[in-house]
Amino acid sequence: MELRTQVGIVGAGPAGLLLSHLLHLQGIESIVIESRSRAHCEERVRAGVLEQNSVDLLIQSGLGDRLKREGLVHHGIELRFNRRGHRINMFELTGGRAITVYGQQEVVKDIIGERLRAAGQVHFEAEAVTLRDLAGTKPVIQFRRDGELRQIECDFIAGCDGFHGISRPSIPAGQVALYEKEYPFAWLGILAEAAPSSQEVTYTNHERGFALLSMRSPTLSRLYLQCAPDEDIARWSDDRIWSELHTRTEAGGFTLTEGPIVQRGITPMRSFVAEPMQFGRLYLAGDAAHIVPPTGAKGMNLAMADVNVLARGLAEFYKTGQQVILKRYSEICLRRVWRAQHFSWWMTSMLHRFAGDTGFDYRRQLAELDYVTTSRVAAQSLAENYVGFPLE
Ligand code: FAS
Ligand code: PHB
Repeated sequence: MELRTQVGIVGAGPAGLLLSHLLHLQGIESIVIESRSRAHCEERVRAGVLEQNSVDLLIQSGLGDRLKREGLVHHGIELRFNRRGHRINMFELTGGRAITVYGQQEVVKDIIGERLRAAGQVHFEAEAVTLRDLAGTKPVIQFRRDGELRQIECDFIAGCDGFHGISRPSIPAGQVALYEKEYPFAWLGILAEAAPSSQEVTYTNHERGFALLSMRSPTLSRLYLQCAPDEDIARWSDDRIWSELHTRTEAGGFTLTEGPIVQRGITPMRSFVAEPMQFGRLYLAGDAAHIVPPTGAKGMNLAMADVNVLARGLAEFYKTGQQVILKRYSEICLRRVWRAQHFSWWMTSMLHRFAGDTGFDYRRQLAELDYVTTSRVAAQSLAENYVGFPLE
């Protein structure tokens, strides 16, 4: 069966869903194809930190009601080392910009709700299998649903299907350059029904490895531990997880609150960029084009920034026939992507233990953390990167 639309979108993560919504606001039709079920997309625990501009974009595009009610606005973050915490007052250092802690799955739920309320076409349990005619003006998405092969003829395809999707590999070899860096560790992450133990997101450098204290609500904590890249989570009992968290986050006057662990997972750590983020009428956005280690909390925010540019480019095309923004799509997005790549690599390098690290390396990290938490200009640089640069 053949479907027809203006913009075919592969993937119902933050990138694909937000793009579909922004296009709808511009009167542009789209169809979203998502291989997993709605429930899976709405329950998948991932990001938790929204930059100022992501919050502004969601609110301006009419998706901010629950975010404003339930999001936790934070003016600072804490860096903890040598068993002492140091606050970075990002709000003061950036002239009033902040972050909001609001789970990615809540963002996904809000956008899916709004798309379906607006009778938007979001097809779940529909796997895109082939992208064709990308170099022509009528590219095609072939997808499988209920065991049946179907296709969508489009004017444009947005590849928002994440790192393991089919969009990027659909670009002919030689037409895209890949830049990659693997890190010799991963994150063991848990969601626990425990009141957050820290006021703000807290990053800890400890001789036994990195730890992160984050949250989702006044009763739900999100906590991470640095672990081996091939770690077997079955070898981590709840007691072992809590005892390691206590050890690594220990600081004067700080108590870590425990609670039932309701979700756990291991996240690989890599930096990845595909250039250009476009081939013919296929535009890559989000994790399909770039991955950052989550230490800088940039992944979801980059996905939103990409589709903000893409929606503006497609709106210009449908309104004026011009492709000025579309032609610059890759260049505009990659500038922000490489800024976030540097920041995420820097945060990761400053806060994690690398196999083979010497005493010198550890002292150098502590000296860098001391500098970042005592020098105003160094703290300001971290703050402006963390809250995010204004959107293009
Ligand atoms: P997604 O991967 O979210 O979505 C892609 C979608 O495409 C998926 O739903 C997938 O099922 C679908 N798909 C794939 N192949 C398909 C096919 N062939 N056909 C149809 N559909 C297909 N980022 C932050 O900004 N802040 C954080 O705090 C943060 N923490 C993180 C913590 C963890 C544990 C992880 C894993 C990531 C974290 N990230 C964080 C990064 C993360 O949020 C990603 O950047 C974000 O999900 C990217 O969104 P999308 O590009 O939409 O891709
Ligand atoms: C989270 O809340 O899940 C989170 C926060 C900060 C990060 C990564 C993840 O850097």
